[in-house]
Amino acid sequence: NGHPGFVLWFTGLSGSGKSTLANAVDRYFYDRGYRSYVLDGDNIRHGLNQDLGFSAEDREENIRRISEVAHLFVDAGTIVSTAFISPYETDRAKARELLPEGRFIEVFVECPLETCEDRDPKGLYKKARSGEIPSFTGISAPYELPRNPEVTLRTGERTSEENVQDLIEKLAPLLQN
Ligand code: GGZ
Repeated sequence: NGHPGFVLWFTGLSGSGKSTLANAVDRYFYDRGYRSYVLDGDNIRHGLNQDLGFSAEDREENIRRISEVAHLFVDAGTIVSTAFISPYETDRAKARELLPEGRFIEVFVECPLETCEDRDPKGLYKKARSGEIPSFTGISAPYELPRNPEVTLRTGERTSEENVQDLIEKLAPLLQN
């Protein structure tokens, strides 16, 4: 029916630019008449997952629920862009397994920790360094690098417009039907 459903699973450190890119690509799809939606901390961690924190167990459950919601969106024929750190390889792999072959696009938003820390838009890295925030990804909690992401976008080196363009080009086969 001209409306493909697939997941763009953005993964990367806090401050790497996941939400910015997810929202930019969502805008691109919206402008062209595709059904598209963004799942991020604002609409998930403040609602469905407000009972979850940042322990390893809670992050796993966070990603599990998000994976199920993303699956529902894809069933409904929507392009869904998820913007969560999703630091564990196994959790990302489980999310992938829920989707039909080729409908889960892992997008690694690659940005050096130092650059994320320099940006520190919410002052969280500063608090993590001082110990005010414990178990902070990249500082005192792990981030497992994606081994085989479908797409890698380097936000330290390229503009958001360039990255969106690169991503869209890679998605061309999925947007044909
Ligand atoms: C990492 C944290 C933490 C800790 C609060 N570790 O830059 P932000 O603020 O807006 O994005 C981060 C967000 C991470 O939530 P996710 O649901 O994406 O994480 S995960 O996939 O690991 O479940 C950051 C803020 O929440 N934040 N405490 N300790 N990020």
